Amino acid sequence: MNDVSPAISTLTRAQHAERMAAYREAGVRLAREIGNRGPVRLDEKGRLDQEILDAYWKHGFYVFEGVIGAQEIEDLRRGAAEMLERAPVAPDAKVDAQGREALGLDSVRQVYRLVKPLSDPVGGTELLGGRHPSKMSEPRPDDDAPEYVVHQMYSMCRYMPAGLRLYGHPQLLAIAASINGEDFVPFNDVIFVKQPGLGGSVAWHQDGVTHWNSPEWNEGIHGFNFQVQIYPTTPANALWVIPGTHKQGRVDIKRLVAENGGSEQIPGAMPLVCNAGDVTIVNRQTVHGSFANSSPDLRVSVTFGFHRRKSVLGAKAGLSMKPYADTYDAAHIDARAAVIQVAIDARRQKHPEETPFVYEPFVGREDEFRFNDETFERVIRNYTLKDCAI
Ligand SMILES: O=C(O)CCC(=O)C(=O)O
Repeated sequence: MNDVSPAISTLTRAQHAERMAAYREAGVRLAREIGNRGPVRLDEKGRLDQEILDAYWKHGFYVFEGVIGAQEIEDLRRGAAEMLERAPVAPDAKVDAQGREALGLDSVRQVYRLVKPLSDPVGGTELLGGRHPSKMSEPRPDDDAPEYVVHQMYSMCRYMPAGLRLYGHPQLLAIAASINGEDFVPFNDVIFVKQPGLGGSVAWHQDGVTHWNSPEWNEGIHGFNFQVQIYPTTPANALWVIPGTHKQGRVDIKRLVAENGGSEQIPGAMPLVCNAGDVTIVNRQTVHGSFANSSPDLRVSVTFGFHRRKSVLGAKAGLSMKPYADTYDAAHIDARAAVIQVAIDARRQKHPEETPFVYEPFVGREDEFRFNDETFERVIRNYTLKDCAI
């Protein structure tokens, strides 16, 4: 049964955790029924097995198990922990918790997004194109909670060497090419941090903002996001999805919540429960979200998305890119896609035993995009200015 109490926001953290229990169990049952998970399987051309592709297009998500090895997970955890330690103590602060200069003060775009513990920073507001129409419950944190917690960290290719190398992962790039074509292009990257007993929620939403009314609208037009899980996820802290909604056009989320007695516990949703090293893909049109992390478990999800080139070329800049670009032309896309090529080379330098991914748009230009100090300045330092948000 769903919790329909309109007073859920007055709950304590512990009460919130308890009120989620039945919903979590229903979600886990649905996840078991649907499946849609297993190891990456590539065909003889190095592209995703057709059965997996069909399963992804049917449900709008897939969980790839055991993709990232133990050493790489360790490197990613260390990098994410270092970024976390260097975060400013408050949204406008210049210092971290140890009084050192916070990371990213010289960055042209924001590197950290902080929120009040267990809060929902965007639900029910007009922020980000108003795409989070309904507010999640905001339980009361424990008395010893800090005033702010890190919710999102941007620019991993600049600030986390392991993040840049992950961006060049051959299997993940093969998946991107299989879904969006050989000339696929990047979207952005962001690390979602859901701290134990403190992490904020991400209200139910669909990601895309650009092509909903296009005569060419289809289920893949707004691309997809990877999430690399560097800690195990649980039904309480995981990202939840409503399977199949990527095919439905714009979903009236406000109505779904209203029809559910005002409760955020929308029926038919399921959590993406993972082990560390698993990687999920979620179609950006799939309705998805996550609840306030009233649980004792940390989630850190390294998130990055890819598009079809034709969805981006000539499109008006959307979401957080509005202040930085007007329309995405070929030069804008090329500058951002170059991050992939540099990442492939950064990975090759660390993993000479791997066969690097061949990224079609940069074939013949590989030497211009070797990972070195010059390309760090030219391609990586301010790469988030070239994100392709639609
Ligand atoms: O991981 C989360 O909690 C939110 C992820 C999300 O909204 C996204 O990837 O678009």
